[in-house]
Amino acid sequence: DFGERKGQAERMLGLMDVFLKNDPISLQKDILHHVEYTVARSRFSFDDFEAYQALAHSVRDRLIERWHDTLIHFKKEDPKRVYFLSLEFLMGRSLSNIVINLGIRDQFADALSQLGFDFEVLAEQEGDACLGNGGLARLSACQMDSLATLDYPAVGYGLRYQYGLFRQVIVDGFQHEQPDYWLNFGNPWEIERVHITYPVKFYGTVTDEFLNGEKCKVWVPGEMVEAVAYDNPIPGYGTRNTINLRLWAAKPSDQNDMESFNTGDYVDAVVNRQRAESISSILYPDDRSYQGKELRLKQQYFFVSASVQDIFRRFKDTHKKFDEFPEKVALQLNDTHPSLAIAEVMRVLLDEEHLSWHRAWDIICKIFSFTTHTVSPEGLEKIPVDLLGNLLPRHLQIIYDINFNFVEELKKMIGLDYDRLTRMSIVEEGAVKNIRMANLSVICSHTVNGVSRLHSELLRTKLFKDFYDLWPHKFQYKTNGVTQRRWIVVSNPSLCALISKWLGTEAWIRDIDLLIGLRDYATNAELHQEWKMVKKVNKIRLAEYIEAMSGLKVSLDAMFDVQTKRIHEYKRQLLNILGIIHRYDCIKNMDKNDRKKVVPRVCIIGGKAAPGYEIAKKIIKLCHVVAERINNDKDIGDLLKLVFIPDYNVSVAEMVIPGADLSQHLSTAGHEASGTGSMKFLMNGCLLLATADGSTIEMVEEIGQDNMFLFGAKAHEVVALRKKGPTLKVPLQFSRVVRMIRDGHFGFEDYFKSLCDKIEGTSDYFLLGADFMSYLEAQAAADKAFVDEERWTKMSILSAAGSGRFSSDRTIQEYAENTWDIQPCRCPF
Ligand code: CRA
Repeated sequence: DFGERKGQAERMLGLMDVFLKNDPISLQKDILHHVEYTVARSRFSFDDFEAYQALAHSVRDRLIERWHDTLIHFKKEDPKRVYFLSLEFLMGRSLSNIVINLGIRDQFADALSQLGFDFEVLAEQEGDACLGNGGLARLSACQMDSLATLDYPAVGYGLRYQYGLFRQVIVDGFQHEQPDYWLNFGNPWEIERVHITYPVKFYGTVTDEFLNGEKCKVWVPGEMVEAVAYDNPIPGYGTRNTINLRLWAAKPSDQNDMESFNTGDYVDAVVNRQRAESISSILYPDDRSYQGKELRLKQQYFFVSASVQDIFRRFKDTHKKFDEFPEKVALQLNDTHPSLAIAEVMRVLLDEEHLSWHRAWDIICKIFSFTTHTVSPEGLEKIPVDLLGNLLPRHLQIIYDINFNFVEELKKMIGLDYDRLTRMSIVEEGAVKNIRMANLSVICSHTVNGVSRLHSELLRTKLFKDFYDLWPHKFQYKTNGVTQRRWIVVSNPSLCALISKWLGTEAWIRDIDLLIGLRDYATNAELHQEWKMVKKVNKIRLAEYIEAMSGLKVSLDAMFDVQTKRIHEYKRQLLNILGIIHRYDCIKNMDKNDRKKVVPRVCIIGGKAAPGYEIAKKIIKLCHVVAERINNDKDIGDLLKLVFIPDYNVSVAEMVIPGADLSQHLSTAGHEASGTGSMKFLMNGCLLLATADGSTIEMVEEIGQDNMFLFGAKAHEVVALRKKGPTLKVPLQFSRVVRMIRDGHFGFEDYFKSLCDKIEGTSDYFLLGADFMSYLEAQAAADKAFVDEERWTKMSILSAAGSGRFSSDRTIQEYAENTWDIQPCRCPF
């Protein structure tokens, strides 16, 4: 009886505060309440971690209010939603980000100080949520922040891994991996939804059956697990909108246990069913290759199947006709990892909703969009047909049918060009038959996005040329971006205050284009003073961290020169190290007078190597032995220091980036699809030393060539340089530093032999030798600029001022308008 329920609802409302209050006394009461009743400690005795927990729960309460309002508002308005499917989200810490977006940071800081606690100290108690590898995963996190801030009706879907990305520990200069069992200390930011669960099926067989006189396929699965939803509210900034990131965890299913439990093997049966949890237990630690692994495929399907069921449930709550589906649903594939969603939606429409192939296919073609993040053909995912057919027999059939129809159509369009047909087919023939997930994604999506202009160009002319020739209209690009909320407001509060002061407004936090206003003051002496002060504060913070971590004292007058990112041959950390050895060698051979002219440097390198990536691990070891030599050389002193920062992750980045004077982005041109670290450095007024690759090309356009140190071969020159092979001349300086490693100048010469072999002669695939001279010149130019303080500061201001284009707000707006066709849906305050 609605009348009765309405009466009750009203009574309940009267019992609750409609909105929690944010005055200092209410906040203190709330925190203490959570100390006593949530954390279950006495309010007379609790430590920093317990205070953090209580604080987090008080923040969470306020977050949930807005999240509920937003969900109700979306339900009422029923707008077209975008569903962002990604196997990785690298959220890092949440507390500071959330209170800043909710606009209640200062109130909480005040309340805490009255309780005798420091907000910053408590914020450091939080561990990082590392549910991703690198760029792609942090990009997803930044994009969620922008989706919420710009009021878009979006839902993120992913996996709730129990083990995040491994922790990197360094033992004797070698990388060791330790498991990151991150949920050990609880996670206040998630809401477990015990009633939002879906069965996910695997294995089994497909049979033909008749339903109402029509032949249809019935999949009889062999295994079933349960997907449980964990919701992570993501608040926007300057809006009430708070969207949902729904992560799935695998649990044993209750549905098919009856039989095994009757056999009498009770304990074995329980242990066996518990194995279901392993599906969501671990994040694969390689950002490129996990091909042919059944568990990985299970993860992909598990999260896709649960998400698709959730999306259908939501749609069917308010709609009857599937023809309306494309008006309400946009599905975004973050790389090919979730591309099984295509076959899954097709399967549901055909086998469960009983639509005709024609109608189902029509829907598919209108709802999917695909973004690829790779440049190399080897980076494209393939799934062995045997593996897929065994795990998901019905999906394999559907993919075959999609491919059959596609190839038939293709023949009509291009004739019997067998080479081209073979290249474009979803099925790769060969010793091992594979499904090409990228081809599936391109064929079934209405839009294919690259992540920078150069990347898109490479997609159109190389990777997906055949498809581009066929469907040029499908190909777009959205240059990546990062959120200024996390990468300036949270991580660099002094710079944030300075920018707001000079622009006379905080509006740039939502409207990044305003940053350009800083250009007007690029030569203002007063701003220069304040700008340098901010950099100094951040350098002190970083120097203290370095000392605490390694015992090394570094000079604040030195240039802090940083390269932090995953370790990869193409990212050329090795080029950086060779440059450092060269610098060391030069200083050693200088007389006293020349030494006075040397610009002191603190070189900082950080990043994880995939556990199975031998060469990358050798690069880490090389960095350590070189550091050992240089840092202990009394003759060198403060002129040069080299530091490896272990376990680089989001919260370490938040501290390192603001403290950098110079940052290096050295990928061989044509290999970095976009790069997003560079954007964070740029926003923080850090100068870039970079190749013309990925998004740096667009940065040059924004801030001008004079404000950056560019070097190296351009993407179009790389192929020709490689062809030169043995005739390619490398500078003497290059051969000399490689020889120093080979001759055991830093020890471990046998261990480093294979590393040296990889960069000399014809095997120098990433062109370290070819780019070396140009690299040294760019480094010299950076030194020269650094001693001219006024020039350097101006360049730094112009870098930040010109970084607006690289906000994820711009990226998301472009996606919304040109790819997803969705409108903002703003929750009233
Ligand atoms: N490793 C690219 O290599 C790009 C990010 C985000 C990457 C980067 O150049 O900035 O994606 N690719 O678009 C990737 O993960 C699976 O491919 C990356 O992070």
